[in-house]
Amino acid sequence: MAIGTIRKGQIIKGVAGKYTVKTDDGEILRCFARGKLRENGALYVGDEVDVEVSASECVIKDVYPRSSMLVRPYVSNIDGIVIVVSPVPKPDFLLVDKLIISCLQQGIDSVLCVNKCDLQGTDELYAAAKKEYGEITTVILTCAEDGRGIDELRQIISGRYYCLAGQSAVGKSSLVNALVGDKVMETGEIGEKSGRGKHTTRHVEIVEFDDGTKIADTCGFSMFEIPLFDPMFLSGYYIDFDKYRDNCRFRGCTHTVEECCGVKEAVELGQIPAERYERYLKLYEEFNKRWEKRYG
Ligand SMILES: Nc1nc2c(ncn2[C@@H]2O[C@H](COP(=O)(O)OP(=O)(O)OP(=O)(O)O)[C@@H](O)[C@H]2O)c(=O)[nH]1
Ligand SMILES: [Mg+2]
Ligand SMILES: [Zn+2]
Repeated sequence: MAIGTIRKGQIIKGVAGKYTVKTDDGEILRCFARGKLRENGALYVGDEVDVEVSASECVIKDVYPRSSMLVRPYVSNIDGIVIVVSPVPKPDFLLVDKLIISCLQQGIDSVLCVNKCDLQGTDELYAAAKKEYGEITTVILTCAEDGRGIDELRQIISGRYYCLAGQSAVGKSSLVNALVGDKVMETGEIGEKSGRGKHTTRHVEIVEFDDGTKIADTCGFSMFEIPLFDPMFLSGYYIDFDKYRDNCRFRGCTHTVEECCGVKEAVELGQIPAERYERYLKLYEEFNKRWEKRYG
């Protein structure tokens, strides 16, 4: 490769200011960034970039516009998120709600993967996930250990670029290994005392399959804040509420304190799962507090 030439590629890994870029013709370049691109948040794994070839490390010169972008997990240009839950660590559906909102905001797809189906408690978890999310996303059952459901997951992400997301130790890296059929990612365990994951994966990394399908392994997290917007618009991201909205008396009903609310009626009739609605109220409150703090 001639020194000084510009090559286009995608950032497939980033650790402490060092990036791995895969060029469009499949070459792997070690790179770093200069100037403004060195700033926090300037580059994402998944970014399409122009790289200037140099004798030692190459230099990232420019970033192309992104089709999608997330801060948690920290990825760009994805087509969708594989949201992973498992019976251990204890699942957190508020986190799932927030990730689904992120998908809708970014105009990308989601699939909810209930992993570790060899373990006790998965049937109940799968039933709950189906009940709460079955209408708004695909819910699948997998086992990274014995391979159940892996073909289904492979089919869903086929030919596209997805990232994994979820708490530490739900089995994200294990799922990558199962999809690849090889141990390409380090996996961890759950703390005996804490019952929580140990944050084994510390950086985002894209793995590409022979057919061009890509999946990004990511770092586990248990909390994140959706970028703030007017709380009034929050319920718009609860697409399972849509068909009951017409029954609300007030236009712009937030389905919280209003009388004659179609959504609340649907909750009472069991048409919307009460748990999902309760979490909506919680998130609405959280948004309200943040909104008032900023603009109140
Ligand atoms: N029984 C069972 N254990 C699993 C399954 N998938 C993953 N595990 C175990 O769960 C633990 C955590 O797996 P990881 O793949 O490291 O989890 P992770 O989501 O990548 O975790 P972080 O990198 O910390 O975010 C490991 O001990 C895995 O062996 C599964 O389907 N069944
Ligand atoms: Mg991992
Ligand atoms: Zn309402």
